[in-house]
Amino acid sequence: MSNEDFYNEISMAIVDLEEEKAVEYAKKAIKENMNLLDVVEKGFAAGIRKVGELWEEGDFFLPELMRGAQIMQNCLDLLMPHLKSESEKITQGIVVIATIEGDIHSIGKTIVATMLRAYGYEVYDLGADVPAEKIVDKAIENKADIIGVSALLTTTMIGQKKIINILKEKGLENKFKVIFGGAPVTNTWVKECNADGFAENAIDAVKLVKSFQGK
Ligand code: B12
Repeated sequence: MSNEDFYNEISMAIVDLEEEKAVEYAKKAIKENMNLLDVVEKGFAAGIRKVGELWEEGDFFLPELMRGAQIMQNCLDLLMPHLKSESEKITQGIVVIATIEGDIHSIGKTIVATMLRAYGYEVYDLGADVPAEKIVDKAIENKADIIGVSALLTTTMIGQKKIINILKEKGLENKFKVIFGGAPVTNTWVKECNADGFAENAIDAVKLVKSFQGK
């Protein structure tokens, strides 16, 4: 089976809500030393996004969306420690990351946090549904270089802007690089907020964070 076929099989297992199969594929990917980030992005993430589309089209109901997310999370729990073990030893920088208040979507943010760790960053993952004030406080407390904020709902994106506003109020706008992520985030939004960038996936998130080095 080609890698592409394997990613398709994974994606279908998520869409069909077949947990046993999905877990089996995750274990196979680990055992066969596959590129786990590709497995996550092209297999599991593709599957859960398809589940989201089916839900939006009315073919799936909320319990099915939640079941799909749960299966995805269980597989990520298996895969993530293996991504982490590839970590470089030297700290490249400090990142505080969270999903903004009112938003419980955590899967993408967790993948980004894990990838950054795998590339040698010290990452404080504050979880989901985190108030903007707390994110800023934790960034100050941990002497972060970068603040990463995820928002998956159009209604919670405004919380990303709040981070920038709080930093301005505190005179700290030049102290951190602030980056955004999440499906509804666009370049226009990043510019409007005066943030430092955004990334559409975990690989681009690492590239973006690396691009700040020495700046
Ligand atoms: C899984 C899921 C859920 C799960 C979340 C489980 C969890 N623990 O995360 C559950 C079932 C709980 C859920 C709930 C809801 N959901 Co939901 N959900 C999704 C779904 C299908 C997939 C999200 C996901 O995990 N994608 C896979 C990951 C890997 O991708 P990602 O999140 O985009 O992350 C990548 C990038 O965006 C980027 N990135 C992400 N964060 C960051 C951060 C930084 C700093 C950087 C640089 C990059 C970055 O890198 C990541 C890795 O590649 C999306 C559909 C979609 N297409 O996004 C809907 C979706 C986001 N949900 C939606 C909705 C409406 C809801 C609910 C309101 C439903 C309801 N009626 O209750 C609730 C929200 C409750 C709340 N207050 O938050 C809508 C949002 C619509 C909108 N425009 O606002 C969507 C778009 C579905 C749809 N098509 O309508 N959801």
